[in-house]
Amino acid sequence: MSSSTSSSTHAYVSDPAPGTNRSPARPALPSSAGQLSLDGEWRFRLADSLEDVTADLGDPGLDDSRWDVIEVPSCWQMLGRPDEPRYGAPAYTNIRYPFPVDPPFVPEENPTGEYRRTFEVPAAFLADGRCLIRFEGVDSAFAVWCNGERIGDGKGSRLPTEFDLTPVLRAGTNQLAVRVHQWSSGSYLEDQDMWWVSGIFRSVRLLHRPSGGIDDVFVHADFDHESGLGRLRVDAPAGARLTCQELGLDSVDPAGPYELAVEPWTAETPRLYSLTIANDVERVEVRTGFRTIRIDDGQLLVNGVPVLLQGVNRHEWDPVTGRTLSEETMRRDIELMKQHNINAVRTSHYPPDARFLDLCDEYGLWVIDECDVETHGFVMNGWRHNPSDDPAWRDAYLDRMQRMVERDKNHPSIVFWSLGNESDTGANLAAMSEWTRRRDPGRPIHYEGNRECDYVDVYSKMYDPIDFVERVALGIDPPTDDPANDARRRSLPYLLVEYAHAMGNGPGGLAEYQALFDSHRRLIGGFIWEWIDHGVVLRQQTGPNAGQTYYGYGGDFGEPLHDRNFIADGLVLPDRTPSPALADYAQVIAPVRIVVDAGIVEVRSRLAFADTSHLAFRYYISDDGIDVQAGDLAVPAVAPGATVRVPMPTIELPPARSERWIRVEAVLADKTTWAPAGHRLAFGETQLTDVPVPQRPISTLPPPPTRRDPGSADRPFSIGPAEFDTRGRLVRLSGHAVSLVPDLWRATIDNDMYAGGQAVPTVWEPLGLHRLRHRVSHLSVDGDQLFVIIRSAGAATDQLIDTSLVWTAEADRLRLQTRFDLVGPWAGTIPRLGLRLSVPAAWNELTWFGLGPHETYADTRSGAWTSRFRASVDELQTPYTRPQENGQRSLVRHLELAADGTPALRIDADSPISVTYRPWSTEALEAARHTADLVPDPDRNWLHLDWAQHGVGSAACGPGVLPTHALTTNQVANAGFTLTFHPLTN
Ligand code: IPT
Repeated sequence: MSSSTSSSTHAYVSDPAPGTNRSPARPALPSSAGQLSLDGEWRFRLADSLEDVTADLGDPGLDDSRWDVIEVPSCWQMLGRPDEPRYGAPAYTNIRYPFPVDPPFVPEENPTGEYRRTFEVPAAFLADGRCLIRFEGVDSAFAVWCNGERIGDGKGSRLPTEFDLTPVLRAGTNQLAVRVHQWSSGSYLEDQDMWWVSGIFRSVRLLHRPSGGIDDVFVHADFDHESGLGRLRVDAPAGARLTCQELGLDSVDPAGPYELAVEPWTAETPRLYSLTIANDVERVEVRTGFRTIRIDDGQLLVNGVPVLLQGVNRHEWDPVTGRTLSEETMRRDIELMKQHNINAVRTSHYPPDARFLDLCDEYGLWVIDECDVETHGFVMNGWRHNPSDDPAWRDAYLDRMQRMVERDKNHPSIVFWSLGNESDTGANLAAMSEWTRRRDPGRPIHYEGNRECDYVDVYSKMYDPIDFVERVALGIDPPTDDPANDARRRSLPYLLVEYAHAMGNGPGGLAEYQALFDSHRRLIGGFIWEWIDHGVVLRQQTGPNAGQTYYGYGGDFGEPLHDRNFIADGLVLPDRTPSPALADYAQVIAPVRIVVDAGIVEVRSRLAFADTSHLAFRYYISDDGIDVQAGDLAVPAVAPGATVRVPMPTIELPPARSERWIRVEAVLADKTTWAPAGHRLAFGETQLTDVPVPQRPISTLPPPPTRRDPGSADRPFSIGPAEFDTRGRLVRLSGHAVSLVPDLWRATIDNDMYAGGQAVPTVWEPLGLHRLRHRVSHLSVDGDQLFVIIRSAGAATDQLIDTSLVWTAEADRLRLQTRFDLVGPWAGTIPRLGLRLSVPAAWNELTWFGLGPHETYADTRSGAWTSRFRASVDELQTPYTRPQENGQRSLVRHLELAADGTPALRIDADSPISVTYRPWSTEALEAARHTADLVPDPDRNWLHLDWAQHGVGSAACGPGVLPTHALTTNQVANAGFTLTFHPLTN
């Protein structure tokens, strides 16, 4: 392979070969052998290109005293953020390569970080054996010098690399230098949908390897569900002794195999045993779990039991440190996942920091460990020159798989090896699979790009719509291209390895997917795309919010090519605050389904291995949203998959005069490693009184008259507490300035924007729904009743909407009947239908009786329950990374606005409406690019009272809003609601 660079010293950068002079791949096991952390302060210098590098970087005599000092591990583009970024900026592209597609070459402008430090080698390390330097992750290619000697080079950013330093090390001070290139041939294999950031971003250690030490072990710990026995076999160097105190095992023959009475490992019951493998010179520890994974009869079986994966795709990201994560952050991710009933994680799209897998073993998560291979950008050129089928890249592919499997093979949590992501198909991927099968027959192989399923063990897809998934479940999906593969593929389980794109507000429709997964044995579940919004912390420089931090996305760093906020598509916001979607998902995948009906509480377990003895049950009875009785409910432990029915608690309450509800919650009986006692995992609720709760209110008004008197009042007038202008427009309520207009728009959510030509750009915007103009087309006063019709439309269209408003006074209250009629050739969907009021900003709290506590939309209601909730206007907002419609509360029967606790206005709805309350207008929300662009209006808050709003769906990547959750224009006939305003102050 010829060099792409000006100097042959850098030839390795553009050589597809994975590295030079590296030591064989292996795990770094906790060991009695010595090790020295090389994390911490290093001297650093950033060169813009290969021409600009330090000629004698490895020279111990080089004076680097004026170089910067940085902390390793780190991503250099993230250093100093948000206030003093020091070394370039992150850049975001999803699929496209940010450099010309000319494999294996990369541009001459190749930011190159030069790192130097010294270290003292402990004398014991030199007395015997070897010393390896181990890099856990360097992005993307690097070369290493020690004491002036070039040691070797490597690629494969998210994989460990070891070099043998023994020949060059000396007693006392040693000089280490590392040159890291942002771009290399390896970048072609690392085109994951994420920020391009570089550097020594995971830990570096010097490992003493005593001669005759235990370099590697492979623990095979199976569980035979029929005999109930574990079977243990350990590949270890000859002469090693295997012990497990807990199992009373002490043997000089680790290969066994040993049949042992054990408790199996599962994600629900993560039982680990500590094994020691030792000889005279070294002792290593492996925490193992006994479990057997099999693909059989279209199912994923663990210990003989079918497993349903309820997962998330997790990238490693921190808004301040980038792809360098602390152990605390890893724990936080796992604890949040466990708290929200998630049982599986796909390490999209590369092997994570090794500590993360230790934590998965410990807390209990099923893991798809994915190799660091993605060549997605080749799709832009019809997959021409894709490395996946090119023999020149075979070693690079195989090397990556081998390094992942060797590093991670001892983790009980890993249930699938994944070859990578979005790299089309080809012989190199097939070779990875073949090697892996031989090395580890104990785990099935996953790769979504092998549609023919001739080298994988699971039929894996992304973003398939519900009806396709159902066809697969029923076995009536289209055949493979090659008929020879069809029967095999039909025999495999089907997995949605990505679905429900959590970008911005959404995803909607989770319950419908889960209902399918729950009822068809061939469907083994799915993984939400994705866990976290990869925002980058920035600070607002100017304007009223100057100094406020916010999270940047693609394009915020002057990238010439970028993919905007497609990087912000997680269930948690960049700072790991759960978004409402996480609460929705938690209930959809809850460990128990609780149904209260006809005096019986039914608890159905969705667990596969554990019973429900870790759960306690509590009930709450509420009248009009206020708890009037609560207590414990004795529910016997429910066996996995079983159902138990217990009588409902006896209610000693007077007959209800308003809506009475019962909610039964399943909470943790005791604290666990991931949540405190009392943490809620599931709930079920039922209305006890038979007051109907219609989903779509019907107007009590007749259709507007066809002949109208435009009407006018000579002067402003009042009805009860309300004052109107001469055109019949509400201007004051109890002396407070208030306005009211019909509204059809919502600040565009990501799922509207990318809706495959269905929504905003092609339909809603041309209709001008975001710039309605209004005209009072009728005004009549009849005694103390005012009848107004407002005709609204966007410019240039004759698709109009008539909003009829009938105002009447009832003592000090004001009643408003509404009706909405679409006029003209309307079709398809609209974003929302309702009224928008402006009210004094001093009214800074909302109390509502309806669904809560978090926001809900037509297709994201699973995680919310019926009660009376209170929140400040700030708390009502969901700060999506790219601002967009958010914060709606659904099925609201009444609400109250208050100023610092003093009630101001109560509004009763005759039938449930949707309510949104915010300190800025929809226009301001729409215009904002980041959260720090949003400034509360000085004197106004905005109250949306909606008949309905369109669902949110998942169209940013995947299916749109399901018909049952859509707001279609043909539903609008007779639309309307009746409100009563009770001003509470003067
Ligand atoms: C899919 C990718 O696998 C994932 O990395 C991410 O980019 C996601 O899309 C969108 O956010 S691939 C796509 C072509 C379905």
